[in-house]
Amino acid sequence: MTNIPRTHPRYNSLMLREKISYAMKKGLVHETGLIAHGRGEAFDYLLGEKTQPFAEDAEKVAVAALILARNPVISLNGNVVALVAKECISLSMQVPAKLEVNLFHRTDERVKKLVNILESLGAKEVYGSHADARIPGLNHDRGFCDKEGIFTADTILISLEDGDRCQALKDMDKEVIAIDLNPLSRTAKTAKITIVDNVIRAIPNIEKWVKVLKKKNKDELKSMVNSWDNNKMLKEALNFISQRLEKL
Ligand code: PTJ
Repeated sequence: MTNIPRTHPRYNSLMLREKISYAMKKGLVHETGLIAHGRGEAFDYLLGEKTQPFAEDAEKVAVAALILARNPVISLNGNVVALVAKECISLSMQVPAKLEVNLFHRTDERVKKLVNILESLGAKEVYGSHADARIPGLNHDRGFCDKEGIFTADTILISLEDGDRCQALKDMDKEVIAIDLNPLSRTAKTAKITIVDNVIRAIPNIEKWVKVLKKKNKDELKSMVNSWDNNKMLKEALNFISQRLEKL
């Protein structure tokens, strides 16, 4: 890894780049994951690299949906494992939710590597390597999933997606929660609850809210989910970005 001094004004951002780049060299992240990360960085810059109130609200509602779910699954790809593997494992234990590796650039070797790293970090069971089911309507490899995992899940948390799986999961009557820094993306527009925040902040924040909202009764949680207006939140995110640009 490159030696980046802590005093560098972009230390945190550069360290994330190092993590992603290291994970790519280890075969965990696909090379195009670096491009996806760069796009995320650009949006995060516009968002002030902070969890904004509209993201915090979405994180809370996402937690309500995860707690109410009968069979929630956290879907993980290469970038997510590189950035927040431990945090996802911890979240999966708190909810509790299953973990599944699901890749766009799928190879058995990369799935195995990602499953192994998650298990070495303490995950009890990671789905995705058997891929004994297919998401209808998806003719690329992200359609491969596990019958015990994503295929039969009722609520799925997805991050860093490229769009069409979100719609396909919705067509299967699943509730989709998406973490995506780009409020204009197809995924952001299609998900039931979109968290416009960086996974590195969103996942720990979601876990924080699990601890709080587990104490609430189910009716309260249901009314949070039912009254959520995702389009309104996406407009708030876009307004925030445009107002910020005007002020700069
Ligand atoms: O590991 P694989 O094979 O499944 O491949 C995964 C990638 C990421 C390569 C694939 O899903 C992809 O190409 O994604 P896209 O189409 O680039 O979409 C990624 C979305 O995530 C974009 O809208 C980015 O703005 C957003 N994004 C990038 N980094 C982050 C992020 N959102 C939240 N947190 C981030 N750190």
